[in-house]
Amino acid sequence: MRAPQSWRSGLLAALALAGAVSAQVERPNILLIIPDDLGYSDLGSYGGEIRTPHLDRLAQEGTRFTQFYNNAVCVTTRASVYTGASPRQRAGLDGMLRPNMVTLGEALKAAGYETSLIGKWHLGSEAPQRPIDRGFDDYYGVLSGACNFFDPTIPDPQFYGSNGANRPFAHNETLITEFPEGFYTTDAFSTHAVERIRNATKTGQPFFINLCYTAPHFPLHAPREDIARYRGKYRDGYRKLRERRFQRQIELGIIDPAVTKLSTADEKTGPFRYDYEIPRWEDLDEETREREERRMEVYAAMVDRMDQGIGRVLAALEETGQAENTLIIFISDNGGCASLPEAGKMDEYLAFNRDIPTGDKDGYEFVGPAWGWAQNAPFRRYKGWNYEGGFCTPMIVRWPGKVAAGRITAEVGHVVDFMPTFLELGGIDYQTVAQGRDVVPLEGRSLLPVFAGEQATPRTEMMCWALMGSRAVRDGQWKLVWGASDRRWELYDLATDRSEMVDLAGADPARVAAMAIEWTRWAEMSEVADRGDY
Ligand SMILES: [Ca+2]
Repeated sequence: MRAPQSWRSGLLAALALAGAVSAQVERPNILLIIPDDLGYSDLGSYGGEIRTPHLDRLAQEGTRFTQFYNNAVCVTTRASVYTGASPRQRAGLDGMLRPNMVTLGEALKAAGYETSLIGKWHLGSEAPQRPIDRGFDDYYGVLSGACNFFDPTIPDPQFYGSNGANRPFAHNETLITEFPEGFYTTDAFSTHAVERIRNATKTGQPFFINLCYTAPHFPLHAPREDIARYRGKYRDGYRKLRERRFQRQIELGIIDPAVTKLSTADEKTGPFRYDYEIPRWEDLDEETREREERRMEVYAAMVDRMDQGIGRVLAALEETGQAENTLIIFISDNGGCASLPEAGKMDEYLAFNRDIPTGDKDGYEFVGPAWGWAQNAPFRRYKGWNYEGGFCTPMIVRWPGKVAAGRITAEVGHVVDFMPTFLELGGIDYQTVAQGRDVVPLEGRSLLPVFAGEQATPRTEMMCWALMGSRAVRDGQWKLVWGASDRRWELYDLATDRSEMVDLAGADPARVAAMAIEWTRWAEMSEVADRGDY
């Protein structure tokens, strides 16, 4: 039983500790940047052709991870980023932040940080689920999953399946319902981050800024001057794009061709909503190819514009003298996205967009399965799947003098690792921050040894995932995958077959059984078993 005084004594201990650590530990600022639906190979430093000089600079001055995992879609990834635990899936999408969980905002606030969250949240738009309810001093952005980039008051089109939803956009307690001419979400988020950096520098507190762009998530919206830069760049189609990115990944050292082949196209094998057939580029008619090209051009422009904004944020860190003392981390929340309108809505979708140039404010388009797949080169599948293309993300870490420059590491990481990493940086422990609450256990491990170029702390348990009928387990070099269409376990040796082309399940049934038992145990704990769709 928890008596009131144990809560109070926990709080006092937290305050005392926060006071104590400030004298002993120099806590760095933390800037965690999360774009939305960015693929594994989109950035220049991961093989992409999109112009990303500022992120490429972070990669040159920092360390890149080649095996860092998220949870394959927006909501489940964000739940794990903020809690350091597996997403609890029983209570629906808005019920993943529980009272028995500590958020990153709460933890870093207890460590004396000024905490800001900018951009997409997607974990609840009403109290007590908003960022300002869960430890963030300042929030500015879209509380739900996506909005019109030029005017967030424009509702979703009916074909999208959200019944013409309006997306709540807020600054702290205040909903914002008017946006000036020339507004563009990506720019507004970058500008707000710059303001928060300047503000925190005045107060003298260390800051935690979580900058969550909605780019390059649909709808495809970008300023015309950025789109123009990509005109004609995708004329030879998505398969050629994958080949070019794969070659560049080999040159960069992101991919070892002895271990990782360029995967072949997956075939549609069942009714799962996100299972698509990828047609050959040559088989498309001219009009379809044109439309496909335009979509990828806008997608590239959205990434480009985000990189320009990150350039402004980096400049603000330098102007305020904070660049050296700021740990910057960049990850994506899931793989490139294959979404299309639901079955039966395709004609409505095409009619809606027919006379609107792709990328304009009045349109609402998706980049589509073929480009979504290419964005994840060299891997299989895309957002929503547990093959590597669905949930392996670029991960860049820069911390001058603390994290090696120009290094590429194959150490395995996961978004649940951020909580223990940041707790260690803040010099506080989880139970202290919990203030006597009976909180869920943390599942990750601190990444600081890997950042320092030392041996990673071993994981005590296998890594497990589940989502919309997909499953996966990773145990060292071994990975089990269960596709939502095929509905059977496949086994891959990632040490020799990173792109999951040779299924070894038939050759090693004992390993499959042992790993599957771990998955079942984990599925009970994370409430996946309660959903009924696994
Ligand atoms: Ca996403």
